[in-house]
Amino acid sequence: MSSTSALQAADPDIHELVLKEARRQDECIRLIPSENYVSPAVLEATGSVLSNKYSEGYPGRRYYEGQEFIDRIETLAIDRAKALFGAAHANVQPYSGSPANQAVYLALLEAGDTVMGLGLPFGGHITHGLNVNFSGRIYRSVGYEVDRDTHRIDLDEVEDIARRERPKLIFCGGTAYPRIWDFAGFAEIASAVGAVLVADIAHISGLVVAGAHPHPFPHAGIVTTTTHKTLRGPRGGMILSDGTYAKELDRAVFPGLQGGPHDHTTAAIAVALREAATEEFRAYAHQIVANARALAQALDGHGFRLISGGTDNHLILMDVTKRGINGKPAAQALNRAGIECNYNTVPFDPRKPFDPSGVRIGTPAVTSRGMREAEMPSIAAWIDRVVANADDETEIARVRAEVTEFCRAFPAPGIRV
Ligand code: DSN
Repeated sequence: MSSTSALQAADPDIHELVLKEARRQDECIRLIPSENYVSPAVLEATGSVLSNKYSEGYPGRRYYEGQEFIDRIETLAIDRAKALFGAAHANVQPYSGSPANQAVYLALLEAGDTVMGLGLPFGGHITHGLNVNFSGRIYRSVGYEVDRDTHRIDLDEVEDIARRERPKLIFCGGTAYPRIWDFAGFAEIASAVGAVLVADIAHISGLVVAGAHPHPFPHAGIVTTTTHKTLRGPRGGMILSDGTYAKELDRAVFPGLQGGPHDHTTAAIAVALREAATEEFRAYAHQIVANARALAQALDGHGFRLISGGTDNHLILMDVTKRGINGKPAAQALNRAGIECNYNTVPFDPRKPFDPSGVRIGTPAVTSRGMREAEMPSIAAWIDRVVANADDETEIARVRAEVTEFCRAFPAPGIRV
């Protein structure tokens, strides 16, 4: 009996919903830039018997018996992570990106210490100091912004703030910044004020290992990432470092924050890291960027206002208000048409985060399906049609039918419908 039929027998409700989600992912153009399709091998490791095991501690130093294979799996994941990222130290246990960042705070700071990060409204992440997040509640958080005209980070402004506020830790990296991160520039500033530089490369880690985005090492001492975005692994997180704070970081993850690592995830991370070390993955990551550029160009041709004027990476942020619609209804109409994205604030957004001006899209998932530059004008044209006809359900249904047909030519990895 296959595991799917076992699920069907034991829980037809969940089985049916999983099937429906698989079909949705298959028939949809998925443009949320933090999402992807993992390989069948990553899926298999994620759904394995490793889910049955507890392994508090680290390889060779566990609090439970029966670790002979788990130790080898975690050691493989660590060694592959170190090799792929050129890191002296890797911790593959964080449950995701936020816990990875939490561990960095716990390892390096005391409550009340000052941290600096890109403000969430400008493309940062909630764990980089947002006032309602632990990072803004426990620590003294000082945000930097992007330039009002160029929408790019102004390192002179970052330096001014850093010299004035003297942070102990500076985060670079974010969730809605479509441009290259100048890790070397940040490192100079961090060094001038005696701060530790942390590069949160969650969105771009797949691009970084493939050379499609500059590398944070040796500029940042600590690098955090999720494993499921451009890296195409399972839902998880990693901390990579130059080794200076290896002990503190490991202790912060366990026992500081977490109990047993998710061994099935660790195995799937190891698989994804092996996949990411291939020439095929390198080409894939460069194709993500080429696709994003082509999509941005086509959207620009339809008159969309792109934040910063375009993209250097996998994501595009656009202000749709000039098209007479707000971000949320635009994203909802696109979803009804089978084009999945998320509404997002844009820099200096006069609107609230739950009903902002922008829409955020990206190309990791469509690139995993084998779409290339030639397909991007069609996607842009459908986005344009939906945004122009967001109240016209007949037109939206027409687009949805075209999208479903289009998707059939690009099989989604890991999905059998
Ligand atoms: N939720 C992620 C994203 O969509 O960018 C960030 O953690």
